[in-house]
Amino acid sequence: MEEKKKYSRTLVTTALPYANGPVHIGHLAGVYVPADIYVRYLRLKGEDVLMIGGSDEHGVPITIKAQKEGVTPQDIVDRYHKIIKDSMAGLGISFDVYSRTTSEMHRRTASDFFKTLYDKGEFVEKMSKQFYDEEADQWLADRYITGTCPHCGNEHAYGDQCEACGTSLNATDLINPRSAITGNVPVLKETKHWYMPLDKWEPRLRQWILEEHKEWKTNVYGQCKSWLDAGLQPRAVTRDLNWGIPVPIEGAEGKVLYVWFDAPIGYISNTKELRPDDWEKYWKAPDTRIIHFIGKDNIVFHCLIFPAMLMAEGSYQLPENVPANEFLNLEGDKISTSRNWAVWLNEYLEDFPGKQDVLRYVLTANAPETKDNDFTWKDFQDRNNNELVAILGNFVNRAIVLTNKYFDGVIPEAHELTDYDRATIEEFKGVKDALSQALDTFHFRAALAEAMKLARIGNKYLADTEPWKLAKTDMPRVETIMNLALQITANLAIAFEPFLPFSAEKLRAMINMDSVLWDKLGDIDILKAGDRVEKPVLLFEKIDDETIKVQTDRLERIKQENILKNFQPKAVAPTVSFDDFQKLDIRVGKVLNCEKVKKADKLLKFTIDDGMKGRTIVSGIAKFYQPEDLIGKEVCFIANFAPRTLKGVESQGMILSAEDADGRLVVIGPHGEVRPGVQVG
Ligand code: B3M
Ligand code: ZN
Repeated sequence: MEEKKKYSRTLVTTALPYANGPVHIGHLAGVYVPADIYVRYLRLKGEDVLMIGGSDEHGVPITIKAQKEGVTPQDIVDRYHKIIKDSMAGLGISFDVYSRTTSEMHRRTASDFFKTLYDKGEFVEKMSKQFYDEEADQWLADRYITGTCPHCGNEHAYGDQCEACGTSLNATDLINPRSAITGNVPVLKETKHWYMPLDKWEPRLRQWILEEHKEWKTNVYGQCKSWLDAGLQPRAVTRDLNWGIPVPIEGAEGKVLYVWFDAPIGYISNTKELRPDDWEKYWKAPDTRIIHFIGKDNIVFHCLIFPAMLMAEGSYQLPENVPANEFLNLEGDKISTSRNWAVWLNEYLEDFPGKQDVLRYVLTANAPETKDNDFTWKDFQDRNNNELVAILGNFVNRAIVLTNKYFDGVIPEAHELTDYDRATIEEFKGVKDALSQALDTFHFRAALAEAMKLARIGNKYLADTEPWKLAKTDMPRVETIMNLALQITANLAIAFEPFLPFSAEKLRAMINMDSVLWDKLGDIDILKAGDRVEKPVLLFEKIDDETIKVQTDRLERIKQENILKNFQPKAVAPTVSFDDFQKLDIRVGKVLNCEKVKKADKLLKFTIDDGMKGRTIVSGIAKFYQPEDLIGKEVCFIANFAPRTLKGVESQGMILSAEDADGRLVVIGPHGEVRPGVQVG
């Protein structure tokens, strides 16, 4: 193995979430929870580490949201920046700075960065054709153009993507393009932009990633390799948009920096804001290590484009690692802000007060580290009840309760150790190395499993030694057992601090432990005999079915709402004349009787009062109605429909029905009483 590079400090950056909505469990599992675990771990080791975060407040997603609500983009970002910042703090994500890309510091930093590259001649200027809305007097970003998807015929595809078939598009691919602002047909106009010539940096990027960073996660390395193998193209780093950082050169009026040019520079601006005097050493000193925590959709920007920008600038370090995660789904479906298919952090914190660690635990245990994963409320409940409550909580509670019961809260002395005690100690000493190794290599699921192993060891130790049975006969032995159990408890307070900081704090308070150092992990003399523990406090409590049902019902409601929202009526059929219409004899009838047709599970047989001699109609709606519910109802039917025989019954007409949002057929009738036999027209 290659020798590890020495470093003196670590700069951890976390993807800047778009301030066009709150953050959800997908963001948390992919980026913020793992980054926070990592940073807390380094802090426990006494390392110099900064955790940088902030909101991404530019770009088209923000302007679209603003337009939808009829407010300004600034209103949108002010609202969501606050929600995001507060909720992340609520979950204990321990940013050293959480700022925003609309800050003055950022505007200046990004603007200067662009200017430096411009002055060095690092950009290529190019003219291209882009859609323009003449009435709105505005250039149209891809998202602002809708039209028909050339692949699936969806008439509501966007200029960058068709959401019906998932294909990514160029605005010029759309059939019948329309401006989303005015509905007009947009025109193609020439415009000038500045491009990063990524092709120029390709050889250096290849060398740096493919040769020098073979240790990167396979999903990250693989994505970079396929981009590099396909060949890098110049990328525009400016846009025609009125929301963003103005392009700081003459002749660029009305143009702004592309959001993906300014956003990663936000990491630099926010470091400057935090450490105005020595920010540079976190970015430029060779003994600094930069780690970007991101989701997989951001890989190309962090591994290729931003590094190319840094190379072009010349004075910055490149990231040492980019441990990108895959996606987390919710109950089997892709998380989506626009479809409201998400568990929002701010709502979670309201619905589950005091249960921050449960979410942190579940998202880590189920983190999408190597493949997409699924969050389900059932799994959330199971992991809470069967792991946090039954293993970790149970062990800690027993240790504290027994210490209070037998020793009045005073930590007893350990006497002679048995072979079994020594074997247990050996076992939990091994956890430290395994845990550190997993954390050092960004395997947070495995790390959490190791920490949990410590709790299992403790549980097993108490279950096997059964101190409650020895209390009457062998108190010295009970003292040794409880001393060891409490030492394991203290170890848990260290091991879980990165993962479950709220519970670790409660735990420390229970055992009066005021310092936590990673170095101490594995020791059996953390707590001193004679010191006191407090009364037990429950770390976790069971989550019942009712509580889970509230959440699953909410998702079910959203699913229904989405079905309604996404319904697109079929195109209207060719025009017919009044004469054509009159050929159909539609009438109102009253259901006199309704019953299932034997040996046909789809069919109902109706006896209809049609104002004449009555008639029988067979209809394929048995799946959707109980026959008796329809008796007495008025329905519409086609009276001159050619008779046909279905399962041996002659049907003399057709009952009209329509499909509801769940695909169930609903019978159509008059809203008010109409005499049977009257024509509809
Ligand atoms: N805001 C995209 C995203 O939220 C973007 C990340 C910027 S990181 C510099 O996925
Ligand atoms: Zn399509």
